[in-house]
Amino acid sequence: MRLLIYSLLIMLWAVEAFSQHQIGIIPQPVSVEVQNGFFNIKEQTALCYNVEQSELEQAAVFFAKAIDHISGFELSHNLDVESKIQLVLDSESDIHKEGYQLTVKSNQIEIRASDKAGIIYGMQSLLQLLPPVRTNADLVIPCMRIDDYPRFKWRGMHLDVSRHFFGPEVIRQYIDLMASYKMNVFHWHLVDDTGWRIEIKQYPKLTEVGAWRVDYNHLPWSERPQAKPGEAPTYGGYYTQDQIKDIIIYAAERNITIVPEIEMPGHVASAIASYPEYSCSQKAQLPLTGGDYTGISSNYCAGDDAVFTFLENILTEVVDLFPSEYIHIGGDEVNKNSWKKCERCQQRIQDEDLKDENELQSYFIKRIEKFLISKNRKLIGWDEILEGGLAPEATVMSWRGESGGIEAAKMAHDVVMTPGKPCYFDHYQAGPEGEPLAIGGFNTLKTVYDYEPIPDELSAENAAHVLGAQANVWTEYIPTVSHLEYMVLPRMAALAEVVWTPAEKKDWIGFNQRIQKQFRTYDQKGQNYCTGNSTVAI
Ligand code: TNX
Repeated sequence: MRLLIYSLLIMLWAVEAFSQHQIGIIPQPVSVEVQNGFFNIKEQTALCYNVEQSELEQAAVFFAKAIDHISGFELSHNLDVESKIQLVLDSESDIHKEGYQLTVKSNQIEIRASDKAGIIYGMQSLLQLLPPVRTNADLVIPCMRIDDYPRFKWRGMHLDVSRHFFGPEVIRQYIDLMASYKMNVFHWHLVDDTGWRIEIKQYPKLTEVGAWRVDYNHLPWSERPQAKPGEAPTYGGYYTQDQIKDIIIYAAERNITIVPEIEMPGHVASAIASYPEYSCSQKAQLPLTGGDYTGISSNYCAGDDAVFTFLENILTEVVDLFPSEYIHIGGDEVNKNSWKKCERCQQRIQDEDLKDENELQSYFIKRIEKFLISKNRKLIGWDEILEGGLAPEATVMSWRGESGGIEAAKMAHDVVMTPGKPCYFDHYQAGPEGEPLAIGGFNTLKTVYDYEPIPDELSAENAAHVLGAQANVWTEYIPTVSHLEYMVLPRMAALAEVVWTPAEKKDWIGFNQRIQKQFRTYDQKGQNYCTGNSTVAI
């Protein structure tokens, strides 16, 4: 008898495991129950929703386009047909924020959610059950019931477009990838020493000058010489405000918020090249070509009030463009030597009764935070903003390990975890043998998968300040789209499971099975990816 029960249990487990594998959604949903039967999406299938709920219109158009793309037919809106895909947005329901219920029966699919995000994610799950590209195959989906919602509210991917520039089309593709894995924050690193990438109407030189550098791209990053006066800057690019507006809409249609990063007070040689008057030395220079330089100004002068006016004017345009609650102000790796040697900075230290350059940096960030708060926005910055005292309401992005994040969370500040290990996707993942040259470091798919954003030492109360996690993609060593794809695929899929799936549902072996389907999807879409780093033989 006991044997019979055990065998039955094993059989049930096998059926469940098999069906999950077949369904193979990434990130793994909270609950999936596969049932008998199938729904077939046909030319006559109707897409139904309450047209008075205008927010559904956008989601419906998105889904209809996706189906058209893979099947070549337009879903009807004819309510009289038998076969229906029904979208139900019910703000009264107790479905979790961004969550959804997907019910597939033989004559109807229903996606039910309490907000638009949930409807979009129900669609994304459904799309993962269908072929990724145009096909003549039947669009057949097994009957099932999925209940699903995210673990974290910040599910981020960052992209550095300064070290190498990627045009609007690539940004859209990146957003599409993120959306397919239910990531919801795109951290757009628009400013760095090597290029200013956002049009600012009041300061046209930021893009006329700051977006272009002398092209030494054929040399390894660290070996690029400093540009000599007279050499023509020919490598670069930037986004116009109109292009940015379109990208923001495109992202919002996929429930992705774009958090722009306007670096300060360091990493701004491109801005100084455009307006030398805002550095301590006030000397003319060009944007950096790459590499590591001494003798080049890459900080704003913290002693000059005109710098704050300049930055507030820039941030006003940024805030007008981006609806994001957060504005990222960088704050990392400030070389404080220029401040040490600068009379105006030293004067500021005296006038404001500051102890040292760390406190001067803190003064800088606090002043900018005050401005952002006056614009109804929140400041987020790299963990160096803790130095010299954290701005009163700042959110900290912890990149030098987790300690900055832990310190901030203990002070009841919000935190996004993005420790170099394992969240830096500019590091190697499988090699380094056989992999394209990378900055160094080694973050395998498994280390990404195993990442737990809530450190053990945080109390439940402090842990609630961890908004989520993010991967950063610095592009010093990543010049092309195909290389970019290689660095993020499939690690983005692993991170998606870290930030979406309940910790107890994570399953490395199951993930390795499910990722095989993603590999086929990448192949069919012609995307580059790394296969060498899964450790489980299938
Ligand atoms: C550190 S992470 C930086 C970036 C580099 C990156 C390379 C951070 C806030 N600053 O400027 O691109 O390392 O991995």
